[in-house]
Amino acid sequence: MHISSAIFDCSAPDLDSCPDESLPEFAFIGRSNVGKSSLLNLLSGKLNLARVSPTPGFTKLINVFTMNKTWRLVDLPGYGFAAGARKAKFKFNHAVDDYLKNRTSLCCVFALLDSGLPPQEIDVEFIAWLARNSVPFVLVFTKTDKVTATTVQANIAAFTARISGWFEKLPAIFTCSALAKHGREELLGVINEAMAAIQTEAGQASVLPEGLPVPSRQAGARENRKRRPDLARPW
Ligand SMILES: Nc1nc2c(ncn2[C@@H]2O[C@H](COP(=O)(O)OP(=O)(O)O)[C@@H](O)[C@H]2O)c(=O)[nH]1
Ligand SMILES: [Mg+2]
Repeated sequence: MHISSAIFDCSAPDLDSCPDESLPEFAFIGRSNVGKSSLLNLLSGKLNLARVSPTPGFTKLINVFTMNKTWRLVDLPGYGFAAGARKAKFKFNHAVDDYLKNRTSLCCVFALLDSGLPPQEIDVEFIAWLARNSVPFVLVFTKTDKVTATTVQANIAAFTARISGWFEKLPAIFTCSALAKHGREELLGVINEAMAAIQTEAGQASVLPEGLPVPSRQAGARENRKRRPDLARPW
């Protein structure tokens, strides 16, 4: 897929401040520092579209970008450990919880995991949460340039072994390296396929008898979400 335009839209502190739901969205989430912003830049083809930070935990806002004027990429705040939890438990802010559960234009979440690490409990917990909440997602193992291909494969196998029991069919798995510029076409392919499916669905919906609901998450754009044009980029 060719990206002809990639535009920063806004940084939203909560779901109500996000742009309207007229465009399909693809959101990146993962622990702080896993490489969300770097991957977003790789996909967009713009090096400095999303801010890359060597210090974990920088992004607290939902950063929205419009691509090719037809779909959006969303850089979500990273999750961290819940303070005081007895076992590893992820925690993200209310805005992320609300976004993932209620954003009707959300087509697919790219759940990012560090390919250099064995399964981390916090990530396993988070994938369980996505599954429980029926959020559509794919797994993306990042930073493959940092370790050997054998280690990447071993870590992927160990992770999928942890989660495979929860799914009839395992979610799709991708690898990427923002540094080596690897994985871009494959991930854009996911978006391309989703966009094609939406177009097909929209075509079918137009021949449905009036009043029949369109069975898709992104079809029911909510009336009450208004874009706030006064949200300035905080960097
Ligand atoms: N070696 C390597 N480093 C990466 C890669 N992607 C991100 N990083 C580094 O990891 C750190 C965190 O990246 P960032 O994209 O800000 O992560 P985020 O917190 O998940 O948005 C930065 O220092 C990046 O330069 C990658 O593919 N390979
Ligand atoms: Mg970031």
